[in-house]
Amino acid sequence: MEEELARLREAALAEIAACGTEAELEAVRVRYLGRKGSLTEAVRGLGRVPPAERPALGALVNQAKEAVEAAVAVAGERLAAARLAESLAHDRIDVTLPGRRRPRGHAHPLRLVEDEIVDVFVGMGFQVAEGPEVEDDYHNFAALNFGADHPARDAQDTLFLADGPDLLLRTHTSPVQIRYMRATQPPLRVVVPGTVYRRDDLDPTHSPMFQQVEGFMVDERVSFADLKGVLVHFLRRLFGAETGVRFRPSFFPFTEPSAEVDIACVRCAAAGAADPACRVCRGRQWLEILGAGMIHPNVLRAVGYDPETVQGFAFGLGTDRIAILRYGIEDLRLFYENDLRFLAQFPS
Ligand code: 2NM
Repeated sequence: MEEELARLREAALAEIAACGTEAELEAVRVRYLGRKGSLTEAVRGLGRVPPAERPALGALVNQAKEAVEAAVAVAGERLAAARLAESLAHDRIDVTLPGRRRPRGHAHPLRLVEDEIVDVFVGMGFQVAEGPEVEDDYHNFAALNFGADHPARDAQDTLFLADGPDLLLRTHTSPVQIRYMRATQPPLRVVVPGTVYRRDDLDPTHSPMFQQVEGFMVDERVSFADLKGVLVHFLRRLFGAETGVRFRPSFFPFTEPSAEVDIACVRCAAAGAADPACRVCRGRQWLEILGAGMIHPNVLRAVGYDPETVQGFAFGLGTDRIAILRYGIEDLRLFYENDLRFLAQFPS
């Protein structure tokens, strides 16, 4: 029995020393010290030993068990340390390396200018509304007092869709205002930014798709003085408090009276004199910026309002044109080509 114990002990220590992984070590431990392990069986075997020999033999069995347990503990620490060293060597990350830069998007310059315009009107209490780009004749023309033979209704000027007999791409954002007025009672102050379409060839100053901001106000006792006050304030917020503003009589089907509104050429005003070669106004001193007028009684009636009780003014401007002035761009097509080298130059 003593010899057998000594043999077991030496075998266990040798196997433990040979273990290369914690899993192997665990298997050895179970083989010797588990519930059916060889040393555990030896403890049980003490019951068959004559009582006189038990104390001495029991002490030997316990010594063997303790020696193997201690060896397992030491080997466990050695293998865990080795596993840690291995993982540190292989999974090492260099926290001083620079991170990967992700490309950052930009707001489109037309959106930046549209936001600037809309923000000034929001500051005066206007709501913002949007609507469909595919429209019908009623909302785009008829309700806006366009006569049956008005040239804008011609396929020369308007893009009609082949999908239906009465479908077109809106030529201005005014149809949104018709929808808004039909659904809501005055008092109303609303701006409508959006994309509009006209049958034009693309060149540096024309595009079949462009951007507009239109707006209107309807209430009791709204007059042309309200129109002037709102628009002069708007233009001076956008172009500077000293900006010269000029109203000229004009004509639109949906407003009466109507006006075109100019601002003094930013460059010539700064120079103090008209420059016939001015890049911005070409010596004309004034830049046409928007159209406006008192909403035609026929338009008010079309949306169910009584022109004897409420009046309104409306205005419209081209966002692209303002962006061209703002950023000194000479070709409108740059806004629609989506060349990131161009677009990335406009800080948000
Ligand atoms: C312009 C010029 C003048 C206008 C009119 C309306 C409506 F729907 F209220 F009648 N919306 N926009 C308007 C008036 C637009 O753009 C140059």
